[in-house]
Amino acid sequence: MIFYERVGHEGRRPSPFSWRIRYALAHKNFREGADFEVRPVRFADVEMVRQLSGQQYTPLLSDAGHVVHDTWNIAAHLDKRFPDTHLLLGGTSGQGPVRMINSWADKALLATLRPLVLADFPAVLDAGDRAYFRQSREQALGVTLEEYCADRPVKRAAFAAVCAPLEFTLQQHAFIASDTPAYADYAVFSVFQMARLGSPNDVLPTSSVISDWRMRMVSLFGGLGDQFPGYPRTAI
Ligand SMILES: N[C@@H](CCC(=O)N[C@@H](CS)C(=O)NCC(=O)O)C(=O)O
Repeated sequence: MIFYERVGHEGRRPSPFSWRIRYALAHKNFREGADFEVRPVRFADVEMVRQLSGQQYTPLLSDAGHVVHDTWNIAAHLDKRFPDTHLLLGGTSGQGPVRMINSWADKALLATLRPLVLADFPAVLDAGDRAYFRQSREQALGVTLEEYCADRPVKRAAFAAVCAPLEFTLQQHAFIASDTPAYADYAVFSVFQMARLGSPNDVLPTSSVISDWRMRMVSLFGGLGDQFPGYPRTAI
């Protein structure tokens, strides 16, 4: 299998969607180098991604010559192709709730996280991608990244409110999926990875059930979540 993911400055991996699939591959016991190969893609490599998959978003998974795009489709593909190794999506009856959590991660959690991190984000991107990223995002948002991220206390409060059901869930069990993690955890964790790696400012209080879960998630699979460099300490 070939895993195409967007890679940032000096090998950084700030892309939330890539993290879902990195964890999904580890959950299935697939190892980089042995079971899958990683092909780095830059943000500005839009045409290359289009040629491979007919659309512009990463990650992509190429399996036996078949290219799958969209993280949900990739996770479903992995469960279908490898049904005997640790299901990600909980089988037929479990898929609906996991999909709901996946949608919440995208449309509520990520949506309220972006105004907390986007102005910091260009520093973790490859130098050649920064102008493209800023221009494409500012065009879509209609304001500068700095304007979009203004009024941080207000944005932090909105993010904390969206996190309330996650906090309640993690008071009941160690992972979202239950006592052991699965795709619901990977989808939600991927958003916190974007925050951890894409900004110098933590979006969580030092001690909380969510930050404890985040540490458990970082430590999984031999410390997978810390496998790449964090936010640059000095200005780039
Ligand atoms: N719904 C897609 C979203 C993927 C996505 O937004 N990927 C980002 C990287 S994290 C991307 O490729 N962005 C390129 C762009 O916006 O031009 C999925 O789940 O795979």
